[in-house]
Amino acid sequence: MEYTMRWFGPNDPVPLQHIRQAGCTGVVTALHHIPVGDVWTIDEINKRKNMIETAGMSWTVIESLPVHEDIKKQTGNYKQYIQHYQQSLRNVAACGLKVVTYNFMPILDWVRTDIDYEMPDGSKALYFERLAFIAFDVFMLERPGAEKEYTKEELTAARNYLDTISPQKKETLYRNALLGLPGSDEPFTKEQVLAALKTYHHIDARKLKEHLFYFLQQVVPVAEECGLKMAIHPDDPPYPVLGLPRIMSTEQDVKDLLQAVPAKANGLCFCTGSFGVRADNDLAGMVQRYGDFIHFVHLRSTKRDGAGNFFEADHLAGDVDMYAVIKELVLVMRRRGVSLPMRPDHGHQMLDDLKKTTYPGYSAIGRLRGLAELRGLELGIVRSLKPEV
Ligand code: DNO
Repeated sequence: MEYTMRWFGPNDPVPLQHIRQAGCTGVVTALHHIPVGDVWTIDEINKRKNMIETAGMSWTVIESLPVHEDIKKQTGNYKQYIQHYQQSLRNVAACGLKVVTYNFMPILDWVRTDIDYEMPDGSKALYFERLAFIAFDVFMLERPGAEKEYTKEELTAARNYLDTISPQKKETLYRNALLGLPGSDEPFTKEQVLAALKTYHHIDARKLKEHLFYFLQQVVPVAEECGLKMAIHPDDPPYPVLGLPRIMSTEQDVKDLLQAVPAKANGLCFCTGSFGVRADNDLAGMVQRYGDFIHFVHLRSTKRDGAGNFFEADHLAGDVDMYAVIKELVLVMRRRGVSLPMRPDHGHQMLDDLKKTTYPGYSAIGRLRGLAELRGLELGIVRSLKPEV
């Protein structure tokens, strides 16, 4: 695989040189300073590309070219936003980029309740605690109708949970639960969040899928024309949250996506950390069945328990059978004659990074450790397989 790491741009506390020293030949990034919906200009793309190349690496994968909420809802100026997206695709292709990652999660991207979950060795991980999330949803956000989505026992337990934690912990929970909301360093007010959620009241999973497919019908031909691959990122976690539909959570969702717009350019960012939260997702099997449409790989493992909680485990531990996944990926790459870009997704905050402020999940050393382990595993698999005949 091509080894890459995510870089959040010039404001990222992790410098490009460290990414290179971690063993990466490529960087995955986005123009975060451009407002969602605006066109990425050739000038801005090239500026970023030059920074990466000057540091001795290449930029071929975008994560993400975000999709405007109007496109997801088919409201307002969505047709114009789709035209902007098409133009951005043409521009990034003109600059030599190859893969465009995006997601179609309404409002919120990833969701966790704790970003400093202490592991037995003192490093810190991201954690989703179901009870804490219910407490946030029902008693802090007071989302109308939320209580109907949980059992009586869960509601009582969530109430008790909230009564036992300190005001400071409550505030942290509120902040953490909304970290996936893009666009502000300040926490969003309850009113703002409820107002945003309300705009999705009339959109269920079926409708959201229709909107996704419509969007893809407009952009995939453009991607094909200019030699780009689109790679949808799965939902994280892979089920509805805060009453919002989620439509890229299961193998069936993948099937529907590929059937709706059949084209090589309509593919996946295969994120084992996101899909792997569901025990009913057979990750290695999915690679085997849909490997032709995987254009970018995120390798991460979560550990779930019976109560709906999960934490981000070491890359080679947790519930993901990383050996089986990488083995299938190696076979897919051989069959296709390609080397897929991969990044170690997230990593524990550890060693000197414990003293630093970094993007949750994106400290340097934990990812470096993940990458080193994953590379070693890949090499071992490649060497142990019979050479191609
Ligand atoms: C989280 C990431 C996601 C991902 C987007 C892609 O760490 O994997 O935020 O970048 O969903 O659009």
